[in-house]
Amino acid sequence: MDQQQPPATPLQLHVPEPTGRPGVATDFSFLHVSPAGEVRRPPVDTPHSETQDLAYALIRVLDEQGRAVGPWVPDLDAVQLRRGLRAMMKTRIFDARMLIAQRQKKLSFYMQCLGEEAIAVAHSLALKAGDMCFPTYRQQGLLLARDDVSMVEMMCQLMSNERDPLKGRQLPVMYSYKRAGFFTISGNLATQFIQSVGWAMASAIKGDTKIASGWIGDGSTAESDFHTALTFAHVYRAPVILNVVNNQWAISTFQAIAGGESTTFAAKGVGCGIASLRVDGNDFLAVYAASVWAAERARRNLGPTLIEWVTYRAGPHSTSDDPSKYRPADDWQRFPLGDPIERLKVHLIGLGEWSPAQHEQARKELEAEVAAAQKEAESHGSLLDGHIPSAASMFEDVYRDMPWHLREQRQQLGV
Ligand SMILES: Cc1ncc(C[n+]2csc(CCOP(=O)(O)OP(=O)(O)O)c2C)c(N)n1
Repeated sequence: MDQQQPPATPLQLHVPEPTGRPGVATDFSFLHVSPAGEVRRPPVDTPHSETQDLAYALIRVLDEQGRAVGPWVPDLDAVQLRRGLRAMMKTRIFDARMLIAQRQKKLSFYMQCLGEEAIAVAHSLALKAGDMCFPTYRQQGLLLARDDVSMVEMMCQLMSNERDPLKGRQLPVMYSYKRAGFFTISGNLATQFIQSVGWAMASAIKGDTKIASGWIGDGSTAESDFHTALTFAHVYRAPVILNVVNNQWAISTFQAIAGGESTTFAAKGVGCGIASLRVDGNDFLAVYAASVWAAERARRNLGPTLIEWVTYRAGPHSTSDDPSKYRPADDWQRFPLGDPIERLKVHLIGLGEWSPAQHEQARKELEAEVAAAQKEAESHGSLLDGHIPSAASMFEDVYRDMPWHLREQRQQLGV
């Protein structure tokens, strides 16, 4: 040892902390919000290495006045925009009612997507029949934006009743709609992300034209499956859109502790050789435009795209969570990207294609539609009245054919 060396500085472990806590306002300057219209839109065949700046910027279309500006303004007419607004409103109303139903013990558990409605709803418009989404539990908007998935059936799943298409085997919100391109949700975080890449690879192997869309939350990007998915997507140039929904929180942990401090989740895509965008997830127009860009890349065999959707989890993580214990109560009101429904509403009103009265009318209609669906779903039973799928069906579908030992167990149960 060199006696002349100064004494070593004690090392310090860095543990990221959110700036805001209950009673202390969040400093949102870490978000680096680009002004609307400022970020360039490269051609879809741009090499992944040339998307580096887009992984650190924030693609936005709607400005503070609700006007659509810049190179990412998408080709959407007023009819499509109104349909999108309605689908977002429907999703929010559905969530609000199911939250109450959970409090009334009609269902055991629920997860809202409050504040994140634009992402799933606008993204779904960029997909085609036959494409397959691999969602998390917070993309109910993908289903509620469609006309061909019955709200009643979704509610029956939530209530685990006699009409539950999953026969009471799954926790509420873990929907499965193969025919609607909505892959069976699993409780194990991040597993669907690699599965989406594998599905996309299969589509390419078969010479098909369908693409996959994989979903993950900011917290779950810390799972190894996230990194495996990126490697496989890059290596095999899989036709997949890799969606990272950065809603700032993973239950009570802030996105910085999942690896978002001083960098972005989009930047992780660039590092893996994947074209990457960071997008305002509360801007319906930006979500649609970026989704179309990524979908076209995938369809033209130009490879995967990673999109980080910057948003805010406005509600509790689930009905089992109380966010007032770990974050400021007014955080969503102060979040710089606002409320996606309000922003699209202001845009449509600015175009002369919507009005506060029409908005109120639509809200009333949707409230009635959701309430009627709930009434019908409850007619097939809820957790309160014991109208649940038969215990015998518990042994089915474990394997394609029921093996002897399951048959024996079923007989032991006397069903
Ligand atoms: C493998 C695994 N680990 C932990 C959990 C428990 N868990 C459920 S949701 C969640 C937080 C996920 O946060 P994020 O990925 O940011 O998604 P968000 O809930 O914010 O939409 C955790 C830790 C789990 N379901 N699976």
